[in-house]
Amino acid sequence: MSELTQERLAAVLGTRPFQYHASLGSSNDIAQGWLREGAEAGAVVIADEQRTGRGRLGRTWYTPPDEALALSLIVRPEPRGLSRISILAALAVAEMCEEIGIDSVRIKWPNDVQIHGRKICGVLPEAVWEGDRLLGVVLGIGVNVRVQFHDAELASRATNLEAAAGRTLDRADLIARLLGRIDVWLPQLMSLDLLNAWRSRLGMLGQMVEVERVRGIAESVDENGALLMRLPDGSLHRALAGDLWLLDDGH
Ligand code: BT5
Repeated sequence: MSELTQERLAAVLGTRPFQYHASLGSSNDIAQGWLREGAEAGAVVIADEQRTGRGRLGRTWYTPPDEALALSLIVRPEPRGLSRISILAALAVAEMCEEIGIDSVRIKWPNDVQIHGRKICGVLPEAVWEGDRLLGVVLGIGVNVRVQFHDAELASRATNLEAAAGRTLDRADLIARLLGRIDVWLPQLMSLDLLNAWRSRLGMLGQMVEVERVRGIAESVDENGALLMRLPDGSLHRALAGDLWLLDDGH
């Protein structure tokens, strides 16, 4: 499958500066270097394969050749918008899926995108500082387009877009759609509209969850995207970040 080529990307990305790598370690690392060298907001690093793709907290992200989207977009938000960047990314991926007719997509707080409870996308925003000055953010997004999982454990928790869509998808077209949705939301980063669009796609509100060893009902989210959990003693707990586990999903 060779639908992701320099020429194809140049055609769909128009004037946007981009780097395309058939294979690299992590697109976030390349984008960080580019950002420090002064790359403009909107510039994007795209990889076909990542050899050492990164998840959060030192975890790995699997990006085999020909099967995925792996990109890192350079954004320059004001510092108070930092906590909204990953919300924006998850929302944009969900909307990209909806645009191509996949309507069963939900966001698992804070920023995994899932189809029927299985992960199709991960988001890794990394702020780049020079002293106390925010140079910008590298927004890493990985999407499983037709990724085949050979690891049984991963296979049970992940899926891909083509399986959900039931047809072959064009990765260059998906990138253009995804960046298009991000471009729509970036100027509205601090808006209530962004928060509401994200909130309306969250998959686990009203359910019993566990975040960082705290268990409670996922009641709501606040304006920073923090999860508000109702604890058994009736108090409200605010989770800012962390991994969420669903406790009453019937499994
Ligand atoms: C994430 O981490 O979900 C963030 C992933 C960000 C990847 C993008 S790709 C472009 C850019 N360049 C990079 O190097 N990274 C970014 P986390 O929530 O920690 O999830 C990682 C966990 O998801 C792993 O420990 C696995 O269990 C699982 N996983 C790994 N690869 C996966 C895949 N392709 N699909 C679904 N789950 C996966």
